[in-house]
Amino acid sequence: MSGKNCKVAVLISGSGSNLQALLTASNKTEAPFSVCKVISNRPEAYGLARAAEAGVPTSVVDHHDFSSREAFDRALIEAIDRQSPDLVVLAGFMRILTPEFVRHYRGRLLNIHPSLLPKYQGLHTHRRALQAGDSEHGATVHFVTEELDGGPPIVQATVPVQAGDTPETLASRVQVQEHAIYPLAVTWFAEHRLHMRGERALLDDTLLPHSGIRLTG
Ligand code: NHR
Ligand code: GAR
Repeated sequence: MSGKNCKVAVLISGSGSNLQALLTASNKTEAPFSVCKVISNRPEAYGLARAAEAGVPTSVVDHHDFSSREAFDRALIEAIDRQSPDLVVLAGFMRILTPEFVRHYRGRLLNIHPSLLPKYQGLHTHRRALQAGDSEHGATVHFVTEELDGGPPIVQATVPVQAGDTPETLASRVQVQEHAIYPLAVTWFAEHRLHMRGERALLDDTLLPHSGIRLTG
């Protein structure tokens, strides 16, 4: 497929280095997707400046302005759907989403999680991998379902844990891989090669393994 037919909305909370990887990938001539909107729940998120620099419209939907998760998620849906995106991508987005939100975008909502799922769902993944003495760690792109970090994996990248690693050194090694696998998964989706059927991910009509496709970083 040619042309940037697939419109992607990106949700962030912080630095937005994964957003930057997607913006950079989308600017290649052959990229099948474009970033149509960036939304942050935090007004100070540096990723908002990256979006502005790239000429992409931004919104802030600050969770502090809402009295419930349901009300916050409804405002988020309104902000997203104004652009009618084909795909919604969580890129370091730090708020757990309600079942209503997840159902609204079912099959077109992706997250990147900094662990080799199903290991280390939730937060502080790098510290937990080090504490467990793991020899490898990594990141996973998955479809988002109602189960936190429990939706079907699409692609994983592994990195070695090195002697003397801290959560910070390990996180930066993992992030290099995140910046490769997230644009890859979004490209597959934009090319209509990637789908969620039931609780499984399919690539080119083939069921993916339960850990997704594994790449060694
Ligand atoms: N929502 C659903 N329903 N399902 C998923 O798989 C989700 C999700 C929302 C975010 C990203 C996730 C990650 O990759 C994600 C996946 C935030 C928390 C969390 O505990 C956990 C997992 C993820 C993101 N957030 C706290 C909360 O109370 C707030 C933490 C903070 O603000 O710093 O929402 O790891
Ligand atoms: C990324 O490493 C991402 O995997 C992780 O936060 C970082 C965001 O960095 N996501 C989570 O921990 C979700 N709970 P970025 O803002 O520079 O893309």
